[in-house]
Amino acid sequence: PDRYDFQAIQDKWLPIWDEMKPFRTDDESDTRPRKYVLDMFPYPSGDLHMGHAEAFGLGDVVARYWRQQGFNVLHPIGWDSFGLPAENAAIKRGIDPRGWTYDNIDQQKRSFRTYAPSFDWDRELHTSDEEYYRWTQWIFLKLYEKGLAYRKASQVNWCPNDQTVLANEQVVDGRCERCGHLVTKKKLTQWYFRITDYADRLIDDLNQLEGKWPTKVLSMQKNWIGRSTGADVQFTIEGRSEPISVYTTRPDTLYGVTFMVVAPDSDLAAELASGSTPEVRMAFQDYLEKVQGTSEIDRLSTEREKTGVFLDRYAKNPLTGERIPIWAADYVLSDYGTGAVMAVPAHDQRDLDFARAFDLPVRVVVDVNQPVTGAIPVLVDGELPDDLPPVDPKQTGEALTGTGRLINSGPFDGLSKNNAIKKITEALAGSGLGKSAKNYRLRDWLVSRQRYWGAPIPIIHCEACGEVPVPLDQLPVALPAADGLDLQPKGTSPLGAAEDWINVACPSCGGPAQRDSDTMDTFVDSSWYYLRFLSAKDATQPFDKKQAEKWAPIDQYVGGVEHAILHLLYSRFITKVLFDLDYLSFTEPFTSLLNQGMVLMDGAKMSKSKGNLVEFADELKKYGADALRVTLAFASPPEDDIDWADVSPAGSSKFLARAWRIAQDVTSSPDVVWKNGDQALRRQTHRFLADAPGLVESYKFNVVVARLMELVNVTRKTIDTGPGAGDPAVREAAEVIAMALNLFAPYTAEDMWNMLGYEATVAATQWRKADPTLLVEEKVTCVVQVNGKVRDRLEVSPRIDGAELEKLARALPSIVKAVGDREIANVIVRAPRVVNIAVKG
Ligand code: ANZ
Ligand code: ZN
Repeated sequence: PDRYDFQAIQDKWLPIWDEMKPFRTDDESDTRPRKYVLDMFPYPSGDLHMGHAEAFGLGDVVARYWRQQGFNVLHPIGWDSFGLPAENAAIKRGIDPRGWTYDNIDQQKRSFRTYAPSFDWDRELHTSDEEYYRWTQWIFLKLYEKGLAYRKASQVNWCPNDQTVLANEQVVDGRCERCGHLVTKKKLTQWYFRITDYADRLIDDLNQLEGKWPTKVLSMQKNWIGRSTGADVQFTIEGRSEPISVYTTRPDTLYGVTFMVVAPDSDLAAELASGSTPEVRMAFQDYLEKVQGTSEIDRLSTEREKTGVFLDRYAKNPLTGERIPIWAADYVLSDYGTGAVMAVPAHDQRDLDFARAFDLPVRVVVDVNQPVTGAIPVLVDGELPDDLPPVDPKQTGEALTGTGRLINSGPFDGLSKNNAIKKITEALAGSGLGKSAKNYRLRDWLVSRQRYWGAPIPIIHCEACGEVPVPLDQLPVALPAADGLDLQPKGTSPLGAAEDWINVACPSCGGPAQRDSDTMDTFVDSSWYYLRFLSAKDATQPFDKKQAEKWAPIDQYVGGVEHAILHLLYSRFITKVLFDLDYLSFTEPFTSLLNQGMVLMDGAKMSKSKGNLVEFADELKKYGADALRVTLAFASPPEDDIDWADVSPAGSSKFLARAWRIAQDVTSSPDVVWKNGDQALRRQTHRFLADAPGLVESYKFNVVVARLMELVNVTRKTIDTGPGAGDPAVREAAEVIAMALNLFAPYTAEDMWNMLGYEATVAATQWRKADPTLLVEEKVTCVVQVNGKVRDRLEVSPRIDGAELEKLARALPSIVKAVGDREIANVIVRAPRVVNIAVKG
């Protein structure tokens, strides 16, 4: 064809590539160094969307780039195919979640095929396949063996709409991550993974990722784990044999404790109330009921009005012996620290708000006006000298949270805050009333779900033997057919009603027993999928350690920032567990991470309900894969959002057509002598060859596309107004353009490559080395005149612009001298050859 026709080009190359399988990576004899490039795998709800087009387009640039740099690149694809959306859709339409899921996978596969990321299709996996989830169950049992999977009854996050429990990570601003319904608490027996055992390593190992993961994601992970250091302090309680332990980050403020607060929904609060007066018991019950409907976010908010009840019970300050009233208030959480706090209203904002609401005393014990550096000040009559006017937090409403020196603190007066933390902790430890302690925001990972479409938990409950793990050789515990089961959410798993399935013989004693009816959180499925790609067809083990050593960890992971906490944290955890069990020899799964931006429309997130949805399938039909990919890569740096209303896929098509026509125009034989060609064009070509790798490696894909556009323009100019399409430099440029377009527009690149006389595939050609002699900037001599007389010379680039040249000329010392203090009347610049300065007098 003599006209660029993306459809014809796609139709021509797709079957050829299908035949060739150019991206297969199973050759054991391949000695090239390896790279593993992975995009977060899609969830099969409907067709692919523009977000997929963006993410997979960017990941593919990296995969294709490393191949051209001589690496053996693994770039697999699979589906995260268990989960609630399938089940909800199935309930709504009365169909089987399995059918719905696999139909969607088929559709996404068809779209991917046209979009043509360089996937190794032979390693395709679906987490809902028995061959896959058999190994998810295996991982569960490995954790169980190690005591890292356990069952306990506790207050859990509950979505009343989805009728299922949620992990802490799935509660966003107090709402269900999936459906947006307000999350409540419910006491249930559930399965957990002991991720808190790994809290320190999950924080400390973030150091390995510094500079390779977005800083924002690193700090989100860190804050989520939320490590703090302080002390556990024991307060004895009147009328109770056991002391109450409180966790504080500020043991230095112990002399400022004026009351104690316990979480109303803790066992401790119930016990203290029950040992109090009938009035207190009633007030407490009323209060507790109100608290149960309040979200954690609201409870911790400093904005909210403080509420609470006095329990009419008293504690004793371990250092001063002072009598301290105990309250129950919902700003203290039952599952953080010990569920009890020593309240220091002068120095903690929430304690101060509470003290002001209930008129409790406030005592300042850290003078934040006292500098903490320098010598310890000498006390005068027990007072610090030159006191600034005292600030009273009870008046101002502002807690004094800064550093300073201790006052009103007996023998600790005058110590700086940090010193006091140390000294007071030591004093407490000396009398057995406290010790230094760490605390984490991270909670154990709740992994059981009361839903159908997930991997069954491979445990059998036997009256005689208790929990019995399903023997490894009996995996998978396959899901029973959905047919005949009521999938409607009701708080217990639909699997409980599958009688033939649920009733089994106990593997240990052979007596009647029952399968666990819960299924696993889909984040368990996705926590290890990157390893299964390495041994996708291995029926004997989840993955082969030798393969993992060859390929993993992942060199480049690409995905949305919405997974900054959940998926990444869980994968990191499971990787560390597998390392500890000696199945892996590395501890971090994703060496570098790229978070692509979102594709927006008119500044807003696209959605069906807003009516601003741009369908990927429509755009793909209209513009073709290459123009879409180029548009997405060119629109902005990959981390930034793209507004589809501001970009021009039609412009990208034009660019691709221009590039393609260059190949068409080149007719001379392939064995040309490059060095005989147009030197200016050759310089531009080689400058591009030299610069592009660094740009790709720093994710400046948009700049690479812009530079390619420039190269296409200059080449066209050389054809039309220069030495013509027969010039060797033009052929050279055309080949480099085809080679580089492979990153962004694989069909166009392949077609050009073919027109230029090469066999498929351009994806396998190696990035050409730039000729260093062509990178040296060519210079021309510019003469600088004053009133027509040559005064100096400059060596400059032939492409220098007039303003720049004038600036250089006027800054020359000889010219400054020649002009002296005379007034400049006029400057004539003829870049790059002449600058003439006309002066008066
Ligand atoms: C006394 C104190 C004085 C505190 C002061 C702070 C400032 P992070 O850093 O997040 O770990 N706290 C402890 N357990 C709590 C719970 N279950 N619910 C709500 N708050 C709780 O916070 C630790 C601090 O949060 C602890 O230190 C405690 O208040 C409070 F000037 O103790 B602090
Ligand atoms: Zn048994």
